[in-house]
Amino acid sequence: MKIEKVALREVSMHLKQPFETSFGVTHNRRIVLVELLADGITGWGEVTACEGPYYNSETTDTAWHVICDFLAPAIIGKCFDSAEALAAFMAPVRGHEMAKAALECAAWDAEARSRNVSLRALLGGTLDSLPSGVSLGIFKDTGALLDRIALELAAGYRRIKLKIKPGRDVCVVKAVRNAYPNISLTVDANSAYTLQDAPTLKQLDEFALDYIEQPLGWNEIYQHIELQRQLRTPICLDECIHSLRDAQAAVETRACGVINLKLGRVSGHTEARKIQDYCRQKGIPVWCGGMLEAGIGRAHNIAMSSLPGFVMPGDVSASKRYWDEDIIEPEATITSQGTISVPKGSGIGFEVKRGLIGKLTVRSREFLLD
Ligand code: OSB
Ligand code: MG
Repeated sequence: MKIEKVALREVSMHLKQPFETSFGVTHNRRIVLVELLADGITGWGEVTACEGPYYNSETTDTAWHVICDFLAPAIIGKCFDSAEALAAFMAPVRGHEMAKAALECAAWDAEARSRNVSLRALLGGTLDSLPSGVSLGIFKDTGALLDRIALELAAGYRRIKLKIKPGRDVCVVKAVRNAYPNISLTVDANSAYTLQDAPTLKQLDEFALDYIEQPLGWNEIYQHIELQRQLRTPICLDECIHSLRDAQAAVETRACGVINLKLGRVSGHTEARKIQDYCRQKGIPVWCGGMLEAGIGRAHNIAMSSLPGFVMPGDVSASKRYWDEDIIEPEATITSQGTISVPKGSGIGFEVKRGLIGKLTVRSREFLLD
């Protein structure tokens, strides 16, 4: 594929409800969309970085900078055999996984469309219906959280994940577990604890959680080994895993028993595919995490989650939980069984609403062949 155009647009999208984690509250998302033209065919990608560097080190603005000043100028006019070859070409840029992933994912979409196959088929996905879970932010009022859980369960969602932080952990989990003794329940700390908090985290063993997600440092595999020794509940790593090598290091040292796989965090489908394959061989369950994506990022998550290593419900939920109007058509929906169907159409299998994107765009930049 010859890269003929890279168009970037930053869209501003208001979340229906604010989302609070241990690292902050998000009301509004600033999302960079990548439109890549290769051999006359368009592919779409989405940068999944947060607005501030509190989840990982990337932000909306660092991704804009790295794509505009390094990646887009380097790939424009070049020919690649495949999206995988494009991923290899971008590897010399250190870190900035989410910036690279947006281009890499757009190239996978374009490659699938050029072969007139679904992205699922191109990736080698086997599942056509994905069990879906929800990630619920920190609520000030536990009663309101319980009401919200009732709504999500009534909508069919198969797993409830609670964001926790010191002071909003054991008491909240206890209340939810008492109200719902049998649901699949997990927690996500987004790195809010240290090893000194092990006694608090051990108390969570009592509540039959499927896993405790990323309790310790965002880039800290080593201390999770010690914590996992002390816990019965499996640790699930999110922030720590940037590559297959990280996944191997974490699994082989027993720092975790579960992995949350996010496309942006591992620089795209090429690496994500390797990680899920490795985990499947090792018997480590994988699920697809979310980053409050708009429709394009969500569509890529759906395609990725069709791979056979994805054996636990993901954080990939319906568009309408986040947005009044999503940027894809049809929007992502769930069935009453709490599943999302993987589309069969070519590429990501959703249409992109250019008119709506135009209205939401706050800045744009284009790279063209000379
Ligand atoms: O840790 O999984 C996380 C959102 C932003 C940053 C990090 C995380 C999250 C979520 C939300 O948990 C998942 C979603 O619904 O998209
Ligand atoms: Mg997480």
